[in-house]
Amino acid sequence: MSSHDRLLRVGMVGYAFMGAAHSQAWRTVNRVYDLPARVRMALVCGRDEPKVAAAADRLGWAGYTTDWRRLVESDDVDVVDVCTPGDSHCEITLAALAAGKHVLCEKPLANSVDEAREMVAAAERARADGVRAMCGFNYRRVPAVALMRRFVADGRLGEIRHVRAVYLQDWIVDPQFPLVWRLQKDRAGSGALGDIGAHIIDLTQYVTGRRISGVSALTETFVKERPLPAGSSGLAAQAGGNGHGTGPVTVDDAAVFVARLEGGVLATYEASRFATGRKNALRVEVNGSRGTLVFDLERLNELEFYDADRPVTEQGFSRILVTEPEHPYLAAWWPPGHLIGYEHSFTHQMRDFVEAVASGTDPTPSFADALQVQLVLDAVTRSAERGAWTEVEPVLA
Ligand code: SOE
Repeated sequence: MSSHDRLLRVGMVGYAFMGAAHSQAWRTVNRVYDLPARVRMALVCGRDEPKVAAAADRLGWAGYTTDWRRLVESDDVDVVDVCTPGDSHCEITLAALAAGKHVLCEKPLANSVDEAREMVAAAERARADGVRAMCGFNYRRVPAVALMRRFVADGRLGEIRHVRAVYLQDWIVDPQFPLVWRLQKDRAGSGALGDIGAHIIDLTQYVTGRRISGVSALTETFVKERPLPAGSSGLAAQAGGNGHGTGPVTVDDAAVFVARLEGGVLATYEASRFATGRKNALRVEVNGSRGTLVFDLERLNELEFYDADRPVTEQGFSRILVTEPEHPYLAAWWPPGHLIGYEHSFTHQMRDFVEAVASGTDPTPSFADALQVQLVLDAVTRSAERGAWTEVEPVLA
């Protein structure tokens, strides 16, 4: 089937940072990949009419609405892309699935395990009618990360012993940075833990193919009160509020935990928005009996590999330049040796999603995979509260 045979009309709810990243990917995906369906950017939704109209124009959407229910129910929409804060993921997704729309929902899937379970159940019901659902953990689609998973699956690391994962940012180090939605539990569910910790939880479970089975955690909110925001939101907000008082920060600023993965793997995780100087630093190291792999987002076109099978005189870390057509996702991009960036991970995500929807297969990460991450987030929170080791239950017991 050629990409002209089938049209997938997308409606996206939310158009801020993630909405812009998704828009860029929807715009690009058919230009790079030969897919069994053609994407049409049909409708974008936001609450503020002048702003959403401007966003539609800037980001390339054919139309806009201020009512997400209208978008979800529109006959001109086949796929609903949920890019809103976590407090509306569940409601929008349930309505979209009930309306027979395929759903791509940003991470973390929900603000609670209960909501995530409801979403999994709804996705399972809709699947019987051919409806597909996926959660947007974009870092899985960085070619070096996909290659890392391939190496582990091929046994190149031998027995996996350790996982060491950090995701560090510093955008709220200034105590005058305002109380944006990401710092409010009722909107975001949790802080650094759910926002960036969720990425390294998903990424390490994906790369190793093993589930986190238990955790012992510490969380901290370093700045407990912040100025109320002047209007701009998320990471785009400038330091300093509107001068009308302060409010409590109700999420964690940082979370650290040790964990066990299935099969006896010992792991450490750190997610912080207070790592001064670290802007968006995600690093994962996996040690096995036959080697080590290291991925660093700041050098996302590379993978470090220590191969203990090489003669001792040749051992040492080598740098694999993940830029070749033989590497995951890259054949469609540039000639060998040419680099890609952050936004490509979203284009790859849309490629996989469109392929799955158009070919009637299940995209990953599924909502069940995302629930597994949510269960870890929940266990970390409870462990930190209780000061005790906390088991993580498996989704598919
Ligand atoms: C904010 O911390 C954020 O935009 C996350 O929400 C994204 O998932 C991450 O990719 C970059 O940082």
